Amino acid sequence: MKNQILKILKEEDKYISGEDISKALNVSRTAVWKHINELRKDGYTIESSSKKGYRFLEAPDIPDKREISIPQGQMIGADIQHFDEIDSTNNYAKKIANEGCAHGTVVVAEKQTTGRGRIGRQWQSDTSEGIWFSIVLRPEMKPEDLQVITLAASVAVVEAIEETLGIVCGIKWPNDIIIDGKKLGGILTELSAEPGHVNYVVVGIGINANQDLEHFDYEIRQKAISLKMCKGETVSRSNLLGSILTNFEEVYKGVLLGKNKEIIDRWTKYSVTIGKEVKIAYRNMEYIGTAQSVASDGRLIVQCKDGVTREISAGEIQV
Ligand code: BT5
Repeated sequence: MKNQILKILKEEDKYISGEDISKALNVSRTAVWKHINELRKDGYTIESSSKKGYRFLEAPDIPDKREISIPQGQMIGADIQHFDEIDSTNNYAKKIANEGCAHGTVVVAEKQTTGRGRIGRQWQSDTSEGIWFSIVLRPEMKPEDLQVITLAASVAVVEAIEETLGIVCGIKWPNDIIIDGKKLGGILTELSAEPGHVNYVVVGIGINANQDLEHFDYEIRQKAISLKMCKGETVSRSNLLGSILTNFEEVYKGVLLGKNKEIIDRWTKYSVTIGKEVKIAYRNMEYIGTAQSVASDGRLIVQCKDGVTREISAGEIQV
């Protein structure tokens, strides 16, 4: 009911009387008043006048389904589940994926108590200054073809940041979103699969939006950056998330249609890895070489100094 009232107020865009709202929704005027107060507690600014009624003024920047706008009929984000606090959006996304949630379901949290990076690393996300979310996918693909989904997700993120904020980021293979050599965001892709069959994929994305430098933990302060630090002003998390989800719908469709080359070309445009000398820690070995390109399955092709060309599917690189 509260969200229906919000919809009416937003659509009206001028004063509407409590009586008109109560008639439209078939509830008492006291109920309307109570729900308006709840919306105010949620952070909405709603003006009231005893003669004219209520008028919507401003929404809070909370990336939930009320404030994220995506095109009608879009699958990615058709269901958005927003939490004030959660252990990790990836954990919750995997739980609901196991329980059968729809393809495209998005889990967003204001704060994560145990946000995760890859291979057991921590992801600092105990503040609502970031965008922390996970997307559940049910691709009809073979497990070995999935790597391109992570690349597609990074394309969706960097293109959305450029479109909405005019900031051009770099991508460090496979999943780091970089500005000025510092880490703005990362992607953690997890999956449940059997031989030859994927049950689901969870793409977890973390983006530092509105932190000031001193809000980062001491250990990452030298290597982390936020959009606010680049732009010099607070950015709208809901706008950006809407744009990422919309872009992701488009690139993901490309993945399903096998347009890997097009996606990798778009990825390469932002890459800070290709053409550079890289050091790779891979399967307890360390290689030095030049990153040449990304293969159509998402693996990094490196011409190593020992004369061997290697295709790296996972690992850590230093540029
Ligand atoms: C990543 O791991 O970059 C993947 C991060 C994915 C986070 C999202 S948030 C929503 C979803 N739910 C989760 O629980 N996770 C996903 P990796 O490449 O392993 O990088 C981790 C490293 O980045 C850490 O060891 C730190 O050095 C650094 N780091 C941690 N928090 C950071 C932050 N907020 N900003 C920049 N760097 C950070």
